[in-house]
Amino acid sequence: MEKISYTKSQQLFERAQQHIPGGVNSPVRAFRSVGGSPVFIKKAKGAYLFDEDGNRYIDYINSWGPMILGHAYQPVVDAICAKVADSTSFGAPTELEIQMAELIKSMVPNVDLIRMVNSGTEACMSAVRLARGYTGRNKIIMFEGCYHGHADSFLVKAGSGIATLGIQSVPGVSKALANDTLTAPYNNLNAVESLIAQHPDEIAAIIIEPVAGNMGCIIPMKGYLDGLRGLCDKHNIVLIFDEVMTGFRLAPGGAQQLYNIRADLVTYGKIIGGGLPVGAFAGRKEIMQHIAPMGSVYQAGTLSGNPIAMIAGYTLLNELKENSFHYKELEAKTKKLSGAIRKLLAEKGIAHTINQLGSMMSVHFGSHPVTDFESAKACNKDLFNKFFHHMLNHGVYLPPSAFESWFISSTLSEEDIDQTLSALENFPS
Ligand code: HOZ
Repeated sequence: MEKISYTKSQQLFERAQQHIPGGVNSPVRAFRSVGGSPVFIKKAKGAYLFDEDGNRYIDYINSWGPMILGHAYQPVVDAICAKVADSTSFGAPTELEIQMAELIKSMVPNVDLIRMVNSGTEACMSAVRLARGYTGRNKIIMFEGCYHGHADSFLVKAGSGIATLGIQSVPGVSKALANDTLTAPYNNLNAVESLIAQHPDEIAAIIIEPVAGNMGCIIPMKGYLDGLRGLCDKHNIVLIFDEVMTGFRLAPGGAQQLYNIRADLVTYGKIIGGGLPVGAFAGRKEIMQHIAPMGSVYQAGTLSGNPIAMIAGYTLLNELKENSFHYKELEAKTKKLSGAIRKLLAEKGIAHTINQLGSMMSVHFGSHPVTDFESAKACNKDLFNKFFHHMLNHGVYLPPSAFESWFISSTLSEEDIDQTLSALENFPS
């Protein structure tokens, strides 16, 4: 196949680098680890991205999760257009915010109160502050390779862009704050137990992606999340599920519903905004009532509960709530795709491990099980980079990093899956 042309994208990248750090507004987009220059997107519809050179790609990122029903999902587009004429922000309460809270509470277990924010980062940062304020303790435990946004407390052994760029420690994060973040390997309960034993009555919260999506897709082992719940109960630690990726994606009630485990606090982002910048944190009243103005743990935002973001998220969540068949279909498609890729790579004799749960999956080039950050890092990155560019050049847009999950949308068709597989057939063994 002829190499497709990226001329316009390359020109735009040159221009972008003169004005924007690294030419991008979020590091993973820069293609630094896979090499080459990023594709500039002009528009998207359904399962497809269209770049500035007129190339079409089957999209396996879907804006890193929000586009679960595909790009430019018509009911969301219509709802935004209808709402926008009434102004884009008030900085004052609206009925729509109540409707949004009511809808989320009807979908998600164990939530009495919910506060809307503007991103997943804000949600996780605020949840940790709340846990600290509620318990009067400072330390938190997070897991190597997880990513909870770019707030200072979370940039210790984190996944996503930190892992992609191989950043060991982040300048600008004070030692004092970094010392309050303890890390344990994912899927290792003993490591968490020993951290708790080393820091008795010091740990405010354990924050975890219940299914990790920032070191590829990593699935919790049987009993692991239950074990964390038990430890938190025993030691009065606030258990925070970061469901920015998994919320409304793995089930209407997210991983809490899927694994039947109740976290004390839960954070959301991505799907909750239908593609607009939204996040949220939520939990039982006993804890949430400490947030201002009910309590004195301060948190605020001029654009929080923004009407355009609310109507986009409300419309998407409502569809997911009313039509739970979406989840079955998404899972079936993702299983089919991952199973077929597994078969093809095996036929080619390429060592690989594919993790898949619901509509999240990732391809790792290594024959060992990928269950944590170490095993994810031990995979063949050079081969992933070749795979990424091969697929891109055949019209398939994958995450430009081995440390990210794929997100499947309901608009992905059988033909799209077939096209993806034929692209892979040409991948040299
Ligand atoms: N860190 C995001 C994925 N885990 C990437 C966000 C972006 O670059 O848009």
